[in-house]
Amino acid sequence: MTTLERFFDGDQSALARIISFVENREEGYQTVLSRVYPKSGKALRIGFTGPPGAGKSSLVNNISKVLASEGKRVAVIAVDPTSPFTGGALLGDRVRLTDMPIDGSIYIRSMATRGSTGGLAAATGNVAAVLDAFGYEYILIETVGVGQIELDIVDACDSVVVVLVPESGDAIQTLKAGLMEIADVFVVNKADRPGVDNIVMELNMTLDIRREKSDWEHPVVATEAINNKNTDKLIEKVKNHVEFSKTSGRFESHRKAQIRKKIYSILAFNVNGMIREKLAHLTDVDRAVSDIYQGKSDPYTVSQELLKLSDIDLSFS
Ligand SMILES: Nc1nc2c(ncn2[C@@H]2O[C@H](COP(=O)(O)OP(=O)(O)OP(=O)(O)O)[C@@H](O)[C@H]2O)c(=O)[nH]1
Ligand SMILES: [Mg+2]
Repeated sequence: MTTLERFFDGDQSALARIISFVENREEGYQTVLSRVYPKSGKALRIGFTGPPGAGKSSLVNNISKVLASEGKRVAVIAVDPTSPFTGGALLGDRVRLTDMPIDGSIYIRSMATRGSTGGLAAATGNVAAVLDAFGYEYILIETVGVGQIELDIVDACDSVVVVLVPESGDAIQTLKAGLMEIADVFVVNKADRPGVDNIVMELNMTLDIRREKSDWEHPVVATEAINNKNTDKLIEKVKNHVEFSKTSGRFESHRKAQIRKKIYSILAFNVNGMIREKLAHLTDVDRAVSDIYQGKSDPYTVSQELLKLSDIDLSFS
């Protein structure tokens, strides 16, 4: 049996192998994905984002256990941006998802950026599709809300939970607009700390404007992940959002928009690769660079010329 056949047969080790294969973009990974994708689409993807240390992992941990106890098959993808700016600060007392008791029903995978964010959103989407095709019913994706790549990752989810803490209160007005806009459910975690009521009130006030423009009443849930408090309430709100989304048609339109983005990103990635490969063999590039440097040509004219010279075939044989 091939690895792919074993994968479709439900073999866990084949799943791990396929995920690494796809994540590392090993030779032939696009063919594997084209076999996997048609079997995906049934799982719900729930994104969790928010500032470092807000309690995302703790919440995801609690939620997965509840869903697993309901008999659901749950997979967690933890996207870890090892940014030089945040890398050090993040390592303190954070909860590691791998500490979760494994009973076979919860699958945990972490995706590290290893210093470069290139292609991380695409790789995360592909790994989610693999888990989905394997039969996981819930895919919980955790990522720190620090940059555009992380926003892209959660935006590809069916529902997005933004996790804040009482200390985020003063920062609400300045919170990255993108983060606020993609959220469907808001959580104020660490509700055991002072200032919860204030931030919940402030959030509700900020959200009123958005709620007026939408049929969805963005909820704000106060949780204490450390004491497993209000986990059920949060799950209920997320499930409500999925329900709302499905009945309003937003679920389908959002998924279709994601598919459209995916097509464009595959095309851009492949065309980009092809151009680099072709140009690497053209000595004309060095000459062109000198010409532009000396003011004899310009990058736009050169690009047109190189495109003609490189004889790029866009048919993806
Ligand atoms: N007081 C209090 N602490 C909490 C609560 N939830 C989580 N913590 C603690 O906050 C710290 C960070 O929690 P994590 O779950 O790792 O937070 P995170 O958002 O996943 O962190 P990063 O992935 O590093 O961004 C840990 O020490 C948790 O035990 C809570 O409800 N109250
Ligand atoms: Mg975490």
